[in-house]
Amino acid sequence: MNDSNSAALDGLQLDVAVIGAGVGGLYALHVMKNELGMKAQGFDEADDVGGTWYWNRYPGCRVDTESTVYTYSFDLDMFQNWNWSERYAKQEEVQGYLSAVADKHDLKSAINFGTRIEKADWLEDEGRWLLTTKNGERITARYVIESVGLLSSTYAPEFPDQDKFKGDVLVSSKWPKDDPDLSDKRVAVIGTGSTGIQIITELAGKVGHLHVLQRTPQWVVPLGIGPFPQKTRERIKKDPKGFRDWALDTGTVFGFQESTTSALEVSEEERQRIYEAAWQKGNGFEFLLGTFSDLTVTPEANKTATDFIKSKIDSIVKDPETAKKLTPTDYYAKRPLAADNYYEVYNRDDVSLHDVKTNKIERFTEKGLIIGGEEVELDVVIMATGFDAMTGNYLKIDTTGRDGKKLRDAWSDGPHTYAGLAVSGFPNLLMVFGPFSPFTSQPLVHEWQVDYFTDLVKKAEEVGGVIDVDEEAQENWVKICQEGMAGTLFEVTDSWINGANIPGKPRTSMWYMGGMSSYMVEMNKIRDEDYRGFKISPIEETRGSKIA
Ligand code: N01
Repeated sequence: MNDSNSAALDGLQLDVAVIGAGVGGLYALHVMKNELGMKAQGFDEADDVGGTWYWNRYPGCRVDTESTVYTYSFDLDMFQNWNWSERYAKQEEVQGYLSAVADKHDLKSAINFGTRIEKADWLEDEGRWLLTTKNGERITARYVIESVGLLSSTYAPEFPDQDKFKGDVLVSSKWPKDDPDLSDKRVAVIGTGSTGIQIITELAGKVGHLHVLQRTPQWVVPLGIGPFPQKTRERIKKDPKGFRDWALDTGTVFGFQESTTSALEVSEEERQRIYEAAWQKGNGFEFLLGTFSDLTVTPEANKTATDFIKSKIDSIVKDPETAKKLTPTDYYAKRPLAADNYYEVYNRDDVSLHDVKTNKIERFTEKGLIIGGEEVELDVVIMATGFDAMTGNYLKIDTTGRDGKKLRDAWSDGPHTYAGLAVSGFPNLLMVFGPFSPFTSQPLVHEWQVDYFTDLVKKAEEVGGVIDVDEEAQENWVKICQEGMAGTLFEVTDSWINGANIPGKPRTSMWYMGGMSSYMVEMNKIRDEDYRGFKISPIEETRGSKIA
């Protein structure tokens, strides 16, 4: 179904509406439609499946965590036989994979593409949600599943006089489908996060001149791009469930086992050997979490890693002033970055590094940008400035729950959820990887969470009831998460992980930091205690409080 069916959309009555056709949304739709046999329909603003992989098609875009775990496991045949070509799949390969899954399980026919849900109102008397699209169509659904993306709400600040610029401003996460030809162009990239460094390493040497506009340098290690590892392929083929269960049982589900050794308990020689081996192998998460256990919690341990990376920067970057500009002064405790030959880029004559913290981006002109009082002439400016992570897309939907409670008010001091799955006062609204989910890789965890709340939905269906969350249980969960974050270096290092990247956003913990294995243990305990903290009550009992 697509937007041309919009007439049929108005007045549609569903069992389940799934918002978002990315990794989590597709799986949720599959389960609700194909396994539970419910009348389920997906909605996505894009005109195809993919979620973040639909929108992020910028040059160099690929997963920077292993393709081995960037996959579903529910379709064991596909899990065993999908031949990822590379260790880190490119955007088009991930998009192709998601499209193939959707085709095989007949999901596309049940998705309204080009359809943005703007409003969600809980109708207490009817025990269902009223959804309103951007075009004003009204749909009702007994359950709403939001799989709206952790990193999907684009943050692209406007600079003064941007409209005067005669060149093009391109936003990485809204990249044009007709990939623009940038060869011979003078290109500026604003932002040096995961996105920026992928664009920079891809474009260096392929454009006329590349200007990197760096506000805060970041610690970057090699990614280790290469073919999909044959050994892992064989392991998955032989025992797909065993591989999936092993991956889920690690702390962060990135396809490697986290280290349990402190960086401070080994000799200097051993430490250097471990760091060097990790550098040669590549992978940001593995460097941060697979080398030693305490880099993200102990400043002294963290310094051993940053000293190592600094020595690499100094040995790779020929100009000492440039090397200095590229060296961070904060902890190695953001979402770790990895790209091959990143620092090497700055030895090129056709790449210029601008420190825009010292020399600010002042404004656009017709011909380019004024940076630190000087005009830099440009044809294209690429904004790789990140996302309003975790909460951004949930809050874009004007959501009103019980007693007229708005989600944006309930989250005015930061998000509140129970286990990343549901919010007190917003019945039958289920989230895939909502705030306070475990700090992990996503696809396998999405599946796990969807399976978990599917059991809740089945239970609610049995009693003809609605699912809500006990507020005290929710606040306990939030407290556990806040305590887990406290004392980590993630908490004190500015990044999207704690909301610090968005001006005015409450800076707060938004993660369960105990790892996936503990999360599963805790969630299974909750289930075994009759879904402690979730409230499933028959609709008649819940009536009485109406929307104002
Ligand atoms: O965003 P970011 P991202 N003037 O927030 C700069 C996932 N991801 O899109 O550090 C100048 O990390 C900002 O500077 P500063 C992944 O989880 C995954 O790169 O705030 N600069 C920073 O350099 C990742 O962590 C993949 O000082 C400005 C950059 O923009 C997450 O998405 C690929 C600025 C933003 O970095 C986010 O990464 C890509 C301004 N006004 C992303 N405002 C894959 O797995 C912001 N910046 C493939």
